[in-house]
Amino acid sequence: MRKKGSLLRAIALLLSFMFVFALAGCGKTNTGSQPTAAPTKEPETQQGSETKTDDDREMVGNMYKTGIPIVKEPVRYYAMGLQMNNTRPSNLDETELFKKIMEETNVYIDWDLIPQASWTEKKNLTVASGEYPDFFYGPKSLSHDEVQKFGADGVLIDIEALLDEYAPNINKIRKEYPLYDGFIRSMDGKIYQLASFTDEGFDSHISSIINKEWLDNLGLKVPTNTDELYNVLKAFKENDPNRNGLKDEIPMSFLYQEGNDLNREVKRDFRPIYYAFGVVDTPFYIWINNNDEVVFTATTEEWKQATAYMAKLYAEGLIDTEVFTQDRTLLTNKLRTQKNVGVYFDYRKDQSMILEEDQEKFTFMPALKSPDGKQVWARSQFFSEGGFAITSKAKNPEVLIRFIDYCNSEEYSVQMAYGMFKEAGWNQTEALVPSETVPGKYEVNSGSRPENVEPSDWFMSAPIAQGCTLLTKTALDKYVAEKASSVAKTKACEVYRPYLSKWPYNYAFKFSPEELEELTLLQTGIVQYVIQTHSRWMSEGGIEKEWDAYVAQLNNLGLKRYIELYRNAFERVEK
Ligand SMILES: [Ca+2]
Repeated sequence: MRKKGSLLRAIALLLSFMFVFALAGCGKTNTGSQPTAAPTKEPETQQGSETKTDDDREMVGNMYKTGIPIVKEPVRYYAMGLQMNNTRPSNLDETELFKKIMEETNVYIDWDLIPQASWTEKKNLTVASGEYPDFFYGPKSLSHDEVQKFGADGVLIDIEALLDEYAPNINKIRKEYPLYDGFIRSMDGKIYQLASFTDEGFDSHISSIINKEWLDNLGLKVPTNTDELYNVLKAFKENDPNRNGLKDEIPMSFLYQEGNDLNREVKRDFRPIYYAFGVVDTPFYIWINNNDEVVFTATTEEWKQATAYMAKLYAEGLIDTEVFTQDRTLLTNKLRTQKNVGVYFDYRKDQSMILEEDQEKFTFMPALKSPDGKQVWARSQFFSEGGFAITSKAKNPEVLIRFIDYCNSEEYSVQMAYGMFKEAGWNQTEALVPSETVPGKYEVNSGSRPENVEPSDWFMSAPIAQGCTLLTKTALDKYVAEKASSVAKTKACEVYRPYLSKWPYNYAFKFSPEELEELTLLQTGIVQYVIQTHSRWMSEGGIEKEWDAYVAQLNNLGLKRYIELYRNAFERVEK
């Protein structure tokens, strides 16, 4: 694969050399190892002047303001990005889609995708040396923090004005997704990068799943509030819902906490119980409520009530005693082999933790109400850090903006994400072929790979998962048939959609390096203290008696400043 990649690259370089030489008739060509962004032919004096051309399109220098090709004389840029894994192309020239787009636009890119293991080092060295590329490309290539740093250092340029002027497709998407601009905007108010996303319509964070067969055996209904849930769990424990004559049921099980790296997502499966009391629990206990207020969840009255409720369930044996120690494998084993769990929670929303054959025995539990009647559910956002960031090296950055905008038309964004449109039976590359079940739409041809070809050697027709792709639900629904597995997810999301909180639980706060340093220290102390106290209250009780001392201790740990840092970060971007 690697060898083949180099060969293809060599051929591509040779061809591009000949191409540039023949077309532009210009002595200055690039060798590929140190590509420059310089358009092959562009007198300085022409820059910025607007002219009409033979085909009546308006031009700025060498660039047409609309339509394709984007430029009159071919131009060449150099891009660096992260190769997601070794089954993905390291040179996007190997994808047929990019070859096509480059030919259509006259904008040629030397792609340099670096394996994950050396990406961070390579990126830092490149930036430090000053020999950085014309643009960084692909999901996770740059983090928010890096973007801010590189923006402040003048490595990246602010692209907002260029987007406004030259990116009709992307601007339509920015309007359709009001949270997008906030996600990509840096704390200094500028936009240095685009973020990639795929909107499959999965907008809620997690689902609660209940054993419907057990409910039916006991003549019970799916609970709608926290009191009903308590009664159902009690019945699961005592009334032998699996009808084997043994008291072997675990009414509710979950992972108390998965992941403890505070820089990453910390999962606490039982969050839906907190939603029922009107509070969205988040990894760092910071939630933006529907009044646009940044609140610390773990000192709210709602959080206190929810925790007392959890302690009650635990004390009465309604929660698995292994929740604090079990891992996902053990929990999955209980669901698949022992089949003795009544209620559990899943992030994938498709009930995939249970066996296929058991799926119909379970159903989604709706957003529960608490005695105060509050109902809320965590909204999730699907934007991912890093996608497309232009550096100060790039000449005529507007050409690159038009290029990335062209890649994100509805028709191309779908192909960027799943593969190129191909005819039925296509088995040469991973691609989209006409759906047999939904006429007029496409589906991925994953079943058509020839038997003698390894998945890693089956080339992709498009940059799938490695591209800066902004795939909207509108575009997806227009071209791609829904897979059976996503139907269950869609159903789960429909259950929770009416109750989604205004802001995503995983809102991307942006901090300066100084703020980040201060925050990390505060966060470690505060989050660990909350988790420690919470787990003790849940298993041993004592919340009423200890509450005031707990709040006082959090204040000692710098809670006020902790909230202030988040509040400032939110207001700086959103207000
Ligand atoms: Ca039983």
